[in-house]
Amino acid sequence: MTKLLLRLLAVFAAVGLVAALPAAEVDTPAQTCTTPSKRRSWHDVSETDKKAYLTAVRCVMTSPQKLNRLPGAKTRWDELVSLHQIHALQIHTTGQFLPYHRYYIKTLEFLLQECGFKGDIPYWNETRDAGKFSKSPVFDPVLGFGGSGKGGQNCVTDGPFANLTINIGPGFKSEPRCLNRRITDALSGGTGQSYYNTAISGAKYPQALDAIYSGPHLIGHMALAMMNGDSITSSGDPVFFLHHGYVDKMWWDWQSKDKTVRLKEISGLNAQDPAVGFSEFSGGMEAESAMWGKPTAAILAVTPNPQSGDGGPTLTLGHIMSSLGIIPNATVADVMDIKGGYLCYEYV
Ligand SMILES: [Cu+2]
Repeated sequence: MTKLLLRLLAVFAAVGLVAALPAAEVDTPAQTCTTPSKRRSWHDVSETDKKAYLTAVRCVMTSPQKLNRLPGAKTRWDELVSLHQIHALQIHTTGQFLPYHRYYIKTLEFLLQECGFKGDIPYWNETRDAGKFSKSPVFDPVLGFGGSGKGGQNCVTDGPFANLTINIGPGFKSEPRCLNRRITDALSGGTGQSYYNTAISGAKYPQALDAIYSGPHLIGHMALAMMNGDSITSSGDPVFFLHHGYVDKMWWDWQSKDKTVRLKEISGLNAQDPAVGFSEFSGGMEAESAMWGKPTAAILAVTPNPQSGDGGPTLTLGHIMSSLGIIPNATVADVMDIKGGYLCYEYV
């Protein structure tokens, strides 16, 4: 049943390996984490802190782009979305899914700080709203992200992000469209406690990865249909980052069950298998590209080599992850421990 529904979800795929870029520099991370920042579920964030976060996100969305190299990006937020678009075929249905999205949230954090944000990044504990997403405080029109979109395009018309334009997407295109989402409460039941328990019960990394990816991660995307449920550019909706905070928490909760092993356990591919593409869609990359197009020449020109730091198609702890200049590159090893020094936060 899940697979069929997932197909309704929408998005893409494409072929294409990528332009080889020289191995990038990785900064040397700090080695200690003495005062981790606290990632709270939106339910538990104070009114003042909610306002500060929403104001900072809006600031990133309305600030001009800076890198002058990401195709179609007009705003700083577009650059963040572009990063996801450029990496889409490397970071979904691959071993990189969990580490890259952990790094991606850190990239958001940097952009918020650029806008003066000094607080902690929130996440969304979706088990608390399973089956009733639309009633979640996440979608409050004043102290949240606005609700389900309106009209044929599902444009968000209330809250701090009403009537904003995203210039990246759909798929591999860059065609300005409204920030949009469509909440379906019936689908959100799949983020409940029992689904969470299943998601973090994998024996080894491949099972955990698949259980998290195909379970609450995809269910949440289906229930929210952010940016038309576009797998390539759904991060245009800022709710994406609360959802992926929850995804990150699930990985961490799984890791925490056996840190000795799991803080070093990584495997899988560093780019999609063309025959498979996104696991939630059938037909492999070529068939999926009928939905979402293929990476354009301009996108390929800035796409990092997916084997950077690995020396082959298998993901390793040495794999180098890039934000294309927003923050310094990092290795997968850097992000394995959320209190390892390079990262310093905890879920409370
Ligand atoms: Cu993603």
